[in-house]
Amino acid sequence: MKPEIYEKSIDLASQKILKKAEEEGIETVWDRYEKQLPQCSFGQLGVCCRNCNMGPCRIDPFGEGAQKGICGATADIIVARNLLRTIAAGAAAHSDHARDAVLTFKKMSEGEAGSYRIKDEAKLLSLASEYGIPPEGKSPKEVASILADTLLQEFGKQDGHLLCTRRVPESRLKLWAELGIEPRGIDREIVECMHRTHIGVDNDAVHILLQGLRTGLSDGWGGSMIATDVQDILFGIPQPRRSTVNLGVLSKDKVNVIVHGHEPILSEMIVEAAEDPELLKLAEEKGAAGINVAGICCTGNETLMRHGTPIAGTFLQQELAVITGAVEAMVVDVQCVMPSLGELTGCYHTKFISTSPKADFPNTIRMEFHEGRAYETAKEIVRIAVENFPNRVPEKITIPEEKQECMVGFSAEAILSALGGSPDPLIEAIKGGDVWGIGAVVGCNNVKVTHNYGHVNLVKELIKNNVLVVTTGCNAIACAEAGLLLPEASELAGDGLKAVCKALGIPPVLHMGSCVDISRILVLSSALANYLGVDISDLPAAGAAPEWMSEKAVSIGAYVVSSGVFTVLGTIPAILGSQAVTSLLTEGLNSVVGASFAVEPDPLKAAKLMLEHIDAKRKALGLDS
Ligand code: XCC
Repeated sequence: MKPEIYEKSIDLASQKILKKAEEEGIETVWDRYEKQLPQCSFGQLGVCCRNCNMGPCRIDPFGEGAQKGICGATADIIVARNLLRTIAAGAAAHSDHARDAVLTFKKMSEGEAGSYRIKDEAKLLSLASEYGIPPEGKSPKEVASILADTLLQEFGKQDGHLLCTRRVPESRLKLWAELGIEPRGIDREIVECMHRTHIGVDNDAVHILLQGLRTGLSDGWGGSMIATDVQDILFGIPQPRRSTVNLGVLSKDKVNVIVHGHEPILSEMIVEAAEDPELLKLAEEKGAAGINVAGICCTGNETLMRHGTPIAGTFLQQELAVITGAVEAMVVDVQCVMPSLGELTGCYHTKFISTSPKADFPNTIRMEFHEGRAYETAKEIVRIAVENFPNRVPEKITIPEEKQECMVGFSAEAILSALGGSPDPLIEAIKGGDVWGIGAVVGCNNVKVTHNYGHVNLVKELIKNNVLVVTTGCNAIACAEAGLLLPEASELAGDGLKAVCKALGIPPVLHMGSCVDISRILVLSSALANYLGVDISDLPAAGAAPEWMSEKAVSIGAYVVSSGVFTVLGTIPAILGSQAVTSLLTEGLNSVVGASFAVEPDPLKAAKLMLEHIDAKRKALGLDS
């Protein structure tokens, strides 16, 4: 039976546009999902192997048919290998994003990327000192150049370990070393995953999964962390600011330009170009009241955090934004961009512009973005959008009125400064029980579950129980849409958390950025653990990804758990075909890295698991009041 619209999304704006799509006969991700049903159960269980051309092979989960692939691989081996390849893909996506950020940084330092500059010199110098680069006698650009070279070496490093891992508490670093999972070169870990999963290489599930943890760590404490750091130097450390979210941020009378994907390298320039007097004049000539840039997914989170640029929606709202009929240009870079946008934009006046040399899509205008002429390209893109404004078809436009205010920009540095410069007030609030614990809730939307239902209900339940929530990615956008990123949302929190939020003037849910910015959560956790003189796994903290879907989320899960944080997944990973892999990830890892995964689709039950975990950690720390 066809699901009702309210079963597709809890968000009113999305429901309105889904109705419009139905009326106009427009296909969305929800329709394509239905056409896939029932989904292949071998795939769902992770027991299908296509790693060589003797296959594909599949294992009969009922034990009646084949129990081994042609080469002899069992379900345990196949599931573990598939999971390792998923982690490798996720780590590659985050880390290749980081590489591009560092290459831009390097070009900037050599004067070959004129549109970029050092926005945060203090962060440059502090990173330089962390990497052992003395700044004396050097200009900021010279320091930047040496730092860029040092960071680039982290990708191809053949000896030693990743330098960012030195931020982790010593006990954790020691544990990683003992387990042999201290990450080495970022690219090396990813390549090794591909090697190990080639036919006839690594065929022990535990051995394969340990490489998965190491690769995840090379993302969290490598690629993602480098991306965050370099982007902060180039574009500034996010600071608290207000903005608005949801489809209602699209403007009735301004040119709407959507920036979608993950890399701020492009969107920073688009935001700037949208304020260019020449383009504003052109917009006026075309009958528009201005130029409105709005984000989707993590490109949106990056510009939101640094400029307060509004966000039009989460991953599952990218098509809905186009269906409003009010988007002049959908400008995309990499990751989480649906190829369906090509056909969809053809049904409206929207120009679909792809900008990354790595990512092409059907029916796009290709406008490759290169640092040497970044601002010029951004201007050309915005010009195309402005010139498209008169092509709007008024009867096809529906902009929902739903738009929600939010407070964002809580980098680790901003949180520290909100606390008055020291983690002390937060630690005291945790010790005293006003803040019962910390919940890190992140990750995507997934069409298999009702849009935003898991995100919003899990987070509400946590804050009700005095758990301070830190968030990134699409969870952050979902929370913003539900009004949870406002200081006023502390009314929904338990009395202790409410009092803390009121005293500090902060929301009970702190937006820490894009998905690569989960590295900020790692840094914050390390700082709190170091301050308390414990390991991260001892903290009264837990993580969750209620609606995850991307391979990046699997890599994130691997590094978060390896860092010592118990994590609840809301959608089921493709591992259930192997009892060995499932029990290792959900139980066995506890005795290895002091944390494990749980799978719980019901957000209230997921919150309960997190709360029980936090209770146990408080008790172990002697904080049982
Ligand atoms: Fe997932 Fe990372 Fe993509 Fe949103 S944007 S769908 S990866 S939460 Ni980062």
